[in-house]
Formats: sequence, C-alpha cells, structure tokens
Amino acid sequence: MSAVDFERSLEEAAVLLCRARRVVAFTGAGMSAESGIPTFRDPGGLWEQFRPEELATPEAFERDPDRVWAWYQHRRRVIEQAQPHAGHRALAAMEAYFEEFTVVTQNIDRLHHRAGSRRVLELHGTILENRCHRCGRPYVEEPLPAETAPVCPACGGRVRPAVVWFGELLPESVFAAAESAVERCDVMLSIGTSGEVYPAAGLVWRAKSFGAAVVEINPNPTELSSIADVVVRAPAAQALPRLLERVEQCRKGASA
Ligand code: BJW
Ligand code: ZN
Repeated sequence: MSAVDFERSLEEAAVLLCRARRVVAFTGAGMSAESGIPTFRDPGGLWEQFRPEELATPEAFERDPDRVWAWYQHRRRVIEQAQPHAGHRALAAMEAYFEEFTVVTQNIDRLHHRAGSRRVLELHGTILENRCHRCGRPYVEEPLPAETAPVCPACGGRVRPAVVWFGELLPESVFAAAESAVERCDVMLSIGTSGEVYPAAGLVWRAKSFGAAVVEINPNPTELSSIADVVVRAPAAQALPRLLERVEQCRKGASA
C-alpha cells in the first residue's frame, strides 16, 4: 500500500469512528507481533514449527502432557518478557471517546489488560493461568515446573494452561458477551487476525450482518478482507496511534 493509500484508508476509518458510539476491537495474534510474540500462520509463525494438532488439542495433551506443557512454558516466558506497544496503548486510550468500547481478543497474552484496556473479553482464555485438565480446578501453586505438567492436588489429573484448544468450547459467558457487543456496535475493528479460526472469526461476519462498518487493520489480505468496508494495510503499532489522534481531534472539535 502506498503512503497515499495508507493516509486515505486511515481517513476513511477515522470518519467511521468519529460517527460511532459503540466500537468493538477484535484482535488476533498480529496485534502482538510487534511486541515480539510470534503469530500462528505467518511465515516463521508458530505453526511452521509445530502442527497445531500436535500441541494445541486436548488429544495432544492427553497423549503427551509434558511435551505440550513445556511448549507452553516456553511461550509463557516469551509473553512475560513482552511489553504492550503503542497500538495496545492507543486502543486503551480510545475507550474514553466512546459510549461503549469492547476489546474482544483471541490472544492469550494479557497485553491489552497491561496496556490499560478495561473491558477485554478473552475468547481463547489466557496462558497466564492454569487449571486441571480433569476436574477444572484452578492451579495457582508456584513455581511452575519448566518441563513437567504439574499434578492436580485435588484429583491427580494433569495441569494445563487455561487456553482454548481446537475442538474445545469457548467460555460460554465470554462468547455471549462478545456476541452482544458485536450486535450493538457501529464499528468493528478487525486487527491482526487471519480470520481463519471459528467461532471467533464469525463475530466479524455477525457484526457486518447487524449493520456495523468493518475496518480491517492488517498488513496482509485475510479471510475477512472481502467484507471490510475499509482496509488499512499497515501494522497495528503504526495504524492505531494515528487513528487515536484523529479520534481525539474529532471529539475535541465536536465539544468545542
Ligand atoms: C499483523 C501484524 C501486525 C502480522 N499488525 N497484523 C467452522 C468452520 C470450520 C471449522 C470450524 C468451524 N467451527 C469450529 C471449527 C473448528 C475449529 C476451527 O476454527 N478450525 C479452523 C482452523 C478451520 N475451531 C475450534 O475448534 C474452536 N472450538 C469450537 O469450535 O468448539 C465447538 C466444537 C467443539 C467440538 C468439535 C467441533 C466444534 C476452538 C478454537 C480454539 C483456537 N485456539 C488457538 C490456540 C490457543 C492457545 C494457544 O495459543 O496455543 O487460538 S488456535 C490459534 O488460532 C489461536 C488464535 O487465537 C487463533 C486465531 O489465530 P489469529 O489470531 O488469527 O493468528 P494468525 O497467525 O492466523 O494470523 C495473524 C494475522 O496477523 C495475519 O493475518 C497477519 O497478516 C497479521 N499480522 N503482523 C497487524 N504487525
Ligand atoms: Zn483436578
């Protein structure tokens, strides 16, 4: 995308946001890429090194809990060292300018919380908590072993990260809250997601069918590009602070 196209798409997105009262920011792994956390499906991403069904399914964990646990411990260390970037902070700051601003994230890294966003719905859970795979009780003991999945003191089951694997249901109340925010919103920002994983990606289709304008922020085309009203072909840390600036301008202009 040329610099002119970037500015034009940013302006189109800003016009939509300036008219909006309710906004949903739907985020995926690309949102955290500039914080140094690899995405799943990009070149060099996590799935290039591992097949998802080998590590991100309940069957994989049941077959070899220690292997899956060690992979998540490695990723936990990467995430703990990562910092939210200017794009995360811009989303947090945008909250102030809308009647309702909800972050619906597929990410498990808690970077939106750390940047200050207050209403965050985590569709795929979080890597920063653990629970028993058998009885579901939270597991809070420290320190966590690097290589071996801990054993649940209550039932003897093995402990796993509190994320959602393929074939598992998303947390029901979280998904219901996301659906209701999506159905009410005027603008749906789709940021840093390939839109390939369901039911999460279906939320963007749902927003569109309920009348929201869809704005995609992603350096690459995705499964969702075809339904976007505006596509900003740029990385999140570049585009979001610019969008925030424009929202600040129009809100201040409106109240002057
Ligand atoms: C940038 C950038 C920068 C780069 N700035 N952008 C309907 C149809 C077909 C299949 C299904 C369906 N419904 C359900 C399914 C099955 C399955 C599914 O969707 N499969 C598809 C792969 C086809 N879904 C499920 O199993 C879900 N459960 C479910 O449906 O339950 C009901 C059920 C039960 C039993 C049987 C059947 C159904 C659960 C899905 C759980 C997903 N879990 C994971 C792992 C989480 C834990 C972990 O991290 O290990 O979640 S998979 C992985 O993908 C992770 C992500 O949240 C998710 C989405 O990926 P995301 O975020 O979009 O990342 P990428 O890498 O794909 O894209 C990155 C993007 O960023 C790219 O576009 C880049 O261009 C961009 N980018 N730099 C902005 N700087
Ligand atoms: Zn247990």
